[in-house]
Amino acid sequence: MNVERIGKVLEKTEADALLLCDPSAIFYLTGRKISPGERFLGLLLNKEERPKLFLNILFPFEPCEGLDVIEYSDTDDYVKLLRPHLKEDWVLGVDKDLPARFLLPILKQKLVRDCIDGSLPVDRTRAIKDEEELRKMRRSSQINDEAMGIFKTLVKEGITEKQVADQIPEIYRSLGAKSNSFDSIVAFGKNAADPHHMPDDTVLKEGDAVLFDVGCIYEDYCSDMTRTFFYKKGPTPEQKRIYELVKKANEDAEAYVKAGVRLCDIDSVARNVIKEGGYGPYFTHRLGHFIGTQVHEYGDVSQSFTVPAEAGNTFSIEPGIYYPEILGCRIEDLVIVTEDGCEVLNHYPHEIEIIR
Ligand SMILES: [Mn+2]
Repeated sequence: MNVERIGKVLEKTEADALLLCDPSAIFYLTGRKISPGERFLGLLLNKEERPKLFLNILFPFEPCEGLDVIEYSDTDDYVKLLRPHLKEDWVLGVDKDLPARFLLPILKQKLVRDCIDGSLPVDRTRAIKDEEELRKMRRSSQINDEAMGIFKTLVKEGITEKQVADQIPEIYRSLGAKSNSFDSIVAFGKNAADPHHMPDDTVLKEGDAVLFDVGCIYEDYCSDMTRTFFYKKGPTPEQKRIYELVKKANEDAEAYVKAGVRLCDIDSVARNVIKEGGYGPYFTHRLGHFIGTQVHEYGDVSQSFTVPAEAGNTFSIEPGIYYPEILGCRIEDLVIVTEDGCEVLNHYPHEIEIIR
């Protein structure tokens, strides 16, 4: 149980109580990992009483000091169990991921007066990493840098994307990580122009771009990095222009990041570089996403997040240009926001690199 984190979360809410169910939020607050499948799982927090965890007896649970566990079985009614811990005139902060099948009976049986978003206070607390979390984030990205140096050596005449991608988890494990943080993207040639391409039987050929978007998990914390290489032949003049624009977009955005600047403005810095270079319509996604124990956590570096970056925020900076038939290119690093700038967690070079 992390009493300090729970305190910070409760400070941020106007609700009388919070009902959380996202296993990653529960892990963040209690240190316990539970995968409840389709069963109800709820962590009930309020300022007056001890935290309560509603847990199906199917799931083993190591006792946690300061946390009351309310066990139930498949034949119990969770609404009945919840009722004595809620009040009819309360506003309940509900997890954004609470399935509607669990929320609807709570509303129908009027357990509380109203429901609001209960995830936001947790998400906002999680978005600011503490020193211990930052240490793990750094190490996770260090392993990812090292791994990228190995991944590029897998790229050989006649190999397929899938054959390369299949070797990635084992390489992460050999470097001390716990496998991938998401399904690796390995894209050859024109497949690189599809931002979420999934490795298939495409065979590598001379002159192809080779895009790796990869990450691992180290002590529960995720890394995420993208590099785009060229195989055997250097880029054509147009490919070079595209690559250099993406590189500049990445580096200008990273140079702009510091506590107090708005997330949307960081996005604009990168987007303007690409727009002014003439490829605006081909940068089709947000500049970045927050990251931690999940690869995508609450918070985007995009036009829709107008809040300022705060010290301890960790997110990706990943501009890309996806210009069909010519080149798909993305350069992605993770950064930690500091008071006067940012710490870039990835050190694998940005320069054009030809794999021979
Ligand atoms: Mn990413």
